[in-house]
Amino acid sequence: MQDRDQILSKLNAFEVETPSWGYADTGTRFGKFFQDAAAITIEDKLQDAGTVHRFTGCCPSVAVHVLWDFAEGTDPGQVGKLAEAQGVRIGSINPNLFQDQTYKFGSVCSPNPDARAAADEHVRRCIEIGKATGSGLLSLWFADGTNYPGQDDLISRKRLMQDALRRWHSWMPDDMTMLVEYKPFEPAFYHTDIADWGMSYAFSKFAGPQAKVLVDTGHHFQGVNIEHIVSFLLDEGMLGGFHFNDRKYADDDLTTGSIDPYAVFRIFLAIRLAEERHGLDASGIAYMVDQSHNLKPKIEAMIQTVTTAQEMFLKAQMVDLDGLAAAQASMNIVDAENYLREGFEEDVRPLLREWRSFKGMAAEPLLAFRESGYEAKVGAERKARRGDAAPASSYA
Ligand code: PSV
Ligand code: MN
Repeated sequence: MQDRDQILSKLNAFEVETPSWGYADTGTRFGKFFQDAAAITIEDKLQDAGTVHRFTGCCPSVAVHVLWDFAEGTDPGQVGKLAEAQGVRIGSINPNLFQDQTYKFGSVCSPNPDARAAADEHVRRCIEIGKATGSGLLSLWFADGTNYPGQDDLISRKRLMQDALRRWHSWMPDDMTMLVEYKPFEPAFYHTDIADWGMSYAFSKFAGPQAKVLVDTGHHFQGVNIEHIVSFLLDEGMLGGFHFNDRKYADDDLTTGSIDPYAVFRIFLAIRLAEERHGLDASGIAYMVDQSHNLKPKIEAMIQTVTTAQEMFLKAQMVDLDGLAAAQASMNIVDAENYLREGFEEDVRPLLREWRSFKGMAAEPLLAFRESGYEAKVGAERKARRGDAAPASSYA
């Protein structure tokens, strides 16, 4: 068993990146319900992300979506400084290769050369933003796909994708990692050009050594064993990071662990087993949140998410790996499973509270955030700033 100090030092190193888009007004295609305190500008988003970090102590970086956060003419170095002033830094750079009209039939896989050229230009800019802000991550997700059988040629599209990723990889500085995300459907409903982890893996291998797979937990069909994918990718040295969220049906972007916390625990256990039992390197995994809180207050939802991630991470540390190995070796399935259950059922909240107090933070971040009055304060200020203007939204 690990001792307390070992566990606490792991907790010290456990960091979760929050997304700028999680602080802005979002909704579904049926409508949006606006919140006074929703962030309007990149400054607001960084301020909110800094607030989450201040109350949780484990969110020092912010993912940015270039189209939504870096209006043409924005000085990225300046944005980096704004982040710093809020006690955070710019994390993954997310190009937007799906919203512009030119991407109607896809971006890099589009039969339209103008769309492919636009994607190239945008990604070039994203890499420059990454360099200027000191971000080491270029995080790629494509809406590319088709809606009907016969709409386009699948092999031609595959080749366009692999060539683009290799080309972009060659533009990156040596200390930048390319994360390649997959998703089985939506917005494309017949085929998606990077539909699953196997395709992400093959494309990443082809692109170059700095490309790795990004696992968004909501991007799987029901029943897919995510911890198996995680274990497989770790053993291949190809797991780049996570987009955490939860779902009941599809890519619902619900709060991590709200539907199935045991699944989150199993992912963290898979990572621990890879490291401790197999000596694999998991130190470079980027833990990121990718959620849109349409109904919950955004900062509260983010604090809840991060706290849950920490709890599941700690529960995974509570599993007796020696006992588990012995049960597995003797093919005692009942005991083996119970080792997992015991870890999961351990109440890790007292340890987490202690860690927070030791770090000079309030023991209960959600409570402390509520008591701070932050939401009412920024809500009033942002409401006044908005005036009669339509609320800003990431998803236009
Ligand atoms: C797509 O569903 C996705 O998961 C990608 O990561 C995007 O960058 C993010 O959501 C925001 O649209
Ligand atoms: Mn995602």
